[in-house]
Amino acid sequence: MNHFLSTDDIDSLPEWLKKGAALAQGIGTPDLPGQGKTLCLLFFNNSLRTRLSTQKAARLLGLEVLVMNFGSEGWNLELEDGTIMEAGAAEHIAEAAAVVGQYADLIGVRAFAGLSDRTLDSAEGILNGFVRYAGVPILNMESATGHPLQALADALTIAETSKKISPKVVLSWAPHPRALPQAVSNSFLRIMQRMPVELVITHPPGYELDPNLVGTYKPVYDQKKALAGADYVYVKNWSSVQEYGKVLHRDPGWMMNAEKLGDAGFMHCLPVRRNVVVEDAVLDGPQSLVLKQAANRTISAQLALRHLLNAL
Ligand code: SN0
Repeated sequence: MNHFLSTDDIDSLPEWLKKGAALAQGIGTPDLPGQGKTLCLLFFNNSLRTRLSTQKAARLLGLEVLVMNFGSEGWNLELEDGTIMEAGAAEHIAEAAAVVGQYADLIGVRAFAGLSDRTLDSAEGILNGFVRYAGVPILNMESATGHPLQALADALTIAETSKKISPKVVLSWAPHPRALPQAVSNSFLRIMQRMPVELVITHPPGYELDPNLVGTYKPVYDQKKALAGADYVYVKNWSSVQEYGKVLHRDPGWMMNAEKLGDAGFMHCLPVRRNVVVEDAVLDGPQSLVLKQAANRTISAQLALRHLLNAL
């Protein structure tokens, strides 16, 4: 059974990018591999792009879509085996996932990191619970550790716009008033390591990402140095991994602005805090790629759903 849990479920990235470009241009015979099938999208957290682009993609493939805000409208789920369920949770994920699997042929799950317990987040209890108990293919719509649909849209955006064979891509940390997950940055790093790009990571000390995902890349702590000659600058806040989930500081000097961006394309997954993460002039300027990234979410969702339907 095919799942789409991380970018590792993309067997050949060049192939997927080629198919994505064809989908974006409307090339190929339209088919409806989802006809007669149902996709159920379960949101344990807020969403705009993921929710709408995945529904749009599903409909383009002929799927029926059910959507539920599980986080606010579902029962609290127990994730541990063997618990005496006398406390908060009304339902075990074993039943919940198996039940949804009766109603849907495919299930999408969004369940962010709680950011208080690293081991718990790494275990991906909700996403893996659905994989274990639902009995149908599962689509990761941002989990505790990854956001592969976003990363695939980001890769599509770079492949579509790059004038160079090997562009320089910089992942640059930005300040933020809240503690945010590392999921987007994790998946971006993971997929960029499979692209023909020169990848540079810059953040203040203390914001080192998971070494298993960073690989051999050494962070450049001097943001200006890291940005020199960049073709793409991907700006994102994440909370500390070492001091798990903590905001260590919010130095406004790390905000992206037009001067630092130079001639590079500006990328961000959205939603973005204006004039905290990036100044207005960049978002409103011609170098911003954020809308193209968002448009490519419909393409990445179609690719992932086709993969689940064995129709890629
Ligand atoms: C999420 C994140 O993982 O960073 C979703 C990104 C696609 N972002 C937020 O939760 C932003 C919330 C805020 O208050 O700005």
